[in-house]
Amino acid sequence: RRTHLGPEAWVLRGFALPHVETLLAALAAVEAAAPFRHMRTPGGLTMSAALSGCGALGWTSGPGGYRYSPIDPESGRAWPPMPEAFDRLAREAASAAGFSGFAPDACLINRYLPGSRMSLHQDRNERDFGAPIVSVSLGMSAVFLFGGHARSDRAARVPLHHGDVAVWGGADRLRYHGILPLSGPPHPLLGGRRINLTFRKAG
Ligand code: MD3
Ligand code: FE
Repeated sequence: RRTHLGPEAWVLRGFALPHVETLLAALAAVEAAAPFRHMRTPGGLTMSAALSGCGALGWTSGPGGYRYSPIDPESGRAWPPMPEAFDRLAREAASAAGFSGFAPDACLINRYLPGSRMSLHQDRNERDFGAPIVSVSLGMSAVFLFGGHARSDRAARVPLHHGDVAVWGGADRLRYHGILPLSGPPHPLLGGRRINLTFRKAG
């Protein structure tokens, strides 16, 4: 089932379900090489969702601001490579939503524990806003906030469940969005956490 969030924003319900086992095995390898850590905002606040990543570029945050870097500042080494299974799913989901030719060079991985949230923001550190973003939800369900082009625009609340894939680009690429504090029952397979993979063309 494909549900419309905006003119060029979609939720593909359960799209990742056939691939969960493969994705989790690949995630374990990425996590071993780039353990989850809590980044700090340029203003000095600690983010409540923990972050890892893979691919040629990874997202970093610090006193210098937000940016993509080929080096994981925590290890001083390159980010782990994008697992084949990640890349394939991201491309298939982009195509299914009408964005052909998507070639992600970065996958940001957010880990939410009960209470973790992400306040309203825009994703604008990528070089080319012409490419879509693909997001894969795993584990506990969350409430996604889908806002407008101004922070004060009223935001719709959209539940995202295990296996859902969201794809957005074009006119919806720069919408404000966020995640309400995580709550609810633990997931049978992943336990008391939610993992979100976001695939981007960053460079
Ligand atoms: C944005 N992550 O990493 S992705 C992020 O679930 C981030 O971890 C959130 O925002 C997370 O930058 C949300 C889901 C999503 C879905 C549809 C969107 C973000 C969207 C449509 C328009 C803009
Ligand atoms: Fe975002």
